[in-house]
Amino acid sequence: MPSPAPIACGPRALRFDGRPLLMGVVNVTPDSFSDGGRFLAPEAAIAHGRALVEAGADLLDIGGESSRPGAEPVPAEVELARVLPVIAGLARHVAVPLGVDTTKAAVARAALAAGASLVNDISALRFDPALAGVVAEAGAAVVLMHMRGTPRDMQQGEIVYADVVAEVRAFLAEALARAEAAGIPRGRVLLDPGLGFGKTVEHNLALLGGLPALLELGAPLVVGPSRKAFLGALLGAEVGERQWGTAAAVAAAVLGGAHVVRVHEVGPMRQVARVAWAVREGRAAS
Ligand code: PMM
Repeated sequence: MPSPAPIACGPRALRFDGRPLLMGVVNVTPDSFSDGGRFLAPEAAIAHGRALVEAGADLLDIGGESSRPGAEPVPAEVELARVLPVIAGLARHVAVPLGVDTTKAAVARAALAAGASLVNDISALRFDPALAGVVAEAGAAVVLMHMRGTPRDMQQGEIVYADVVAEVRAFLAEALARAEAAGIPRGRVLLDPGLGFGKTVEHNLALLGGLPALLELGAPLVVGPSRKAFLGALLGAEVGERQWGTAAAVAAAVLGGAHVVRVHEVGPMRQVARVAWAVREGRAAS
């Protein structure tokens, strides 16, 4: 499978023909499942983002709305007040591309003006019809992620897929087409199977093992296993005790072909990702 072409992204191009990229998570929320409340003050979030870059993050993902199961949406003004000072502050201090984790056009527009160059949309352009236009107009990169339903209801009721890998692949192919129809070229889109977003433990495992089928779509793949509940269920471990489970899942993602891993602990996961990549490729990363 040939590597996807680089994506122009703010100060740097994201390249996918070498070692996997580390996307460091900066959650500016009171209620994210693993780090809610820790980085709500802008200074704390900026310091955290800078530390992640020093630890080797290739890009940052800054979010102001929790997407944990059952989470209620927050108004755009609240999300903006959380993320804008952090994006503006980080844009002054770090040279890596900054992404904004949002489903809202108003938040994306302001974040892109403040220095972000990538929009990480967990709804894959489904929640806000104006978002695709904002991304297209700004020439930004975008991550389109699979989710069943919304964060409020994604883990409710019986979660059924006839073939989770095939269904997620079809969903992502449709999302790619939606983006293209809205004027976002394919060459600016990354795809993500959305681990934990409307999936049972077995579905998450099938997706982690099924990444090669998603690679066939031709876009770079982002995978975000960090500290997620399926690891807790496998290990009987609380959120703060899932770092080794996360490491194993990061290794599995990279062996399966992931181009970007979205993680909270960049330093240790950088080691894991580099070794897994070296095993996959049979050579050291340059
Ligand atoms: N997971 C979370 C939030 N945003 N975005 C992408 N693209 N992929 C993910 O897996 C993902 C995401 C939830 O984790 P967090 O609350 O720790 O940020």
